[in-house]
Amino acid sequence: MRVGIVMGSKSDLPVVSKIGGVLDELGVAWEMRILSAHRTPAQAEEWARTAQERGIGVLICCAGMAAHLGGVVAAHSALPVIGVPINASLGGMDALLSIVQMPPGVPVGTVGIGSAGAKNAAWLAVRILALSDAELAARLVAARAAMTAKVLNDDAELQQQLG
Ligand code: RP5
Repeated sequence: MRVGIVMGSKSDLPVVSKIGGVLDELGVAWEMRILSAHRTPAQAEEWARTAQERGIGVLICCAGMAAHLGGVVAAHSALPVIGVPINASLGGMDALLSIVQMPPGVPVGTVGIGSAGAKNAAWLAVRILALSDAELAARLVAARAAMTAKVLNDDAELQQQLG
């Protein structure tokens, strides 16, 4: 299954592109669109409504300011939706609160602001897809082991420098 990624504006792309990088590393296919809850509401709705039939398993929605994109997508699809707040104003706090405070029954699982959040949206999507994909689950285990090895190696180098 693929991951569907959408952002509210081309200005979000430098942050949103981090998602594709992580998914590529884990061998997960994805599609990416620029669609706005406010400027292209009909197209955003259509994209959300038809996502599942395109073989998408998780949706990642990235937006800044009064960030309604994740909520609109979650209103039109029953797939899991992850929201990424973009720092377009007010340090991204406006987007974070817009995305995270959804009414009960229409969740948008919200990650942190900006690039770290974008990367974690990809990691979270992989964890969800890995529940029903044994090969992906094995790649996830290997990636996590590599993370652990890197920190331990960094520490070993530091200890050597410190004598
Ligand atoms: C949001 O408004 C977008 O997601 C973007 O973060 C922000 C500003 O959009 P632009 O004015 O840069 O197009 O909808």
